[in-house]
Amino acid sequence: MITLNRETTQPPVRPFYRTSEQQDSDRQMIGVVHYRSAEPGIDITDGVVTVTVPSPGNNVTEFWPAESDSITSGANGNIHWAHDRENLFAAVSIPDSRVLGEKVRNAYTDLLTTTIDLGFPQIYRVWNYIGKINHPNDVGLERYRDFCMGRADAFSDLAWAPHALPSGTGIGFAENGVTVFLLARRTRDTVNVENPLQMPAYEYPDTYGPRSPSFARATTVTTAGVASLYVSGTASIRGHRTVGATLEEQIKVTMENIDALLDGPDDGPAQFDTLKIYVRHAEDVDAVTRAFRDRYRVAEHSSPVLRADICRSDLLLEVEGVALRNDGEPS
Ligand code: 3EB
Repeated sequence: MITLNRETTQPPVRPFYRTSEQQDSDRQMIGVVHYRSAEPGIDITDGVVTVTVPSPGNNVTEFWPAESDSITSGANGNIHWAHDRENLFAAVSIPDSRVLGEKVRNAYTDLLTTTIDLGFPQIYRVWNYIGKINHPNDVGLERYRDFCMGRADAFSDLAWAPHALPSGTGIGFAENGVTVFLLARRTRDTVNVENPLQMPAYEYPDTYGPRSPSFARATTVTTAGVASLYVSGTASIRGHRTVGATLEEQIKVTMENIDALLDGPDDGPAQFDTLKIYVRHAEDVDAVTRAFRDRYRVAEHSSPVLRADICRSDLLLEVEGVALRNDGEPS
């Protein structure tokens, strides 16, 4: 009798959320992110990379549980990382600067090369939190556009193909500095997805800044018959233009964009496991929260809401998440 030794790959990591730092889980983490009123910072606590995104008015903690019990962590210069053999969480905090581009380029290059050198070449999700994102820098360029230049330069320096850019979020918070963290896999089993309703962000015209934003609309990782869809920050943009003058219109267009990404070829739409909601104005928080929780049937504890600035000053909200779909293949 022949026993086939099936290679099993660990699934990608999925987050859970708490409103305090209390971690009521026995599972080991590779990353923990606090969004709250505090100084920005990254350290390694009990082998877990712990990131603080300065975010006055919010108090949410995001946990990224490991998918195995074997965690390794460390720091290479300013890059802090932890992995479970298959999934790596890595983070960098960039001190504030009057012009961001060159600092971002260097930190991003360190983050990407450290990730690859550690043996995790398949970056599948990146978050970028930028202080005072819609403010001008010292030479009058909006800080988001300044940030986009440095990030694009770092990917170009490594000859990164545009279609290989990972899914991402670019969001602003009140405090200064830039915090970036990512998830990467050892196995190259991810597929990037673009949105038929939107121009790829990396092809946006230069009316939105000297270098286009470097991210895919979503990235899918499929293991054991389950596809995990990492949906990027999604907002009320059609083609490359912001649409919707009212909150209701922006909610509707954002949902249509998300639905186009969740739509599956034959197994029905993917379902959100978690949904993360960013809202620019405090007075819009309730309406946006209700609309998205109702529409996508996510519970309160799986759908944190953060008051935040969005990368385009005309955008009122942005939504990201992790959605799951049975891929129809026997596992
Ligand atoms: C957009 O679609 C809205 O710069 O990393 C969404 C997700 C947005 C990620 C980023 C920006 C980013 O262009 C903004």
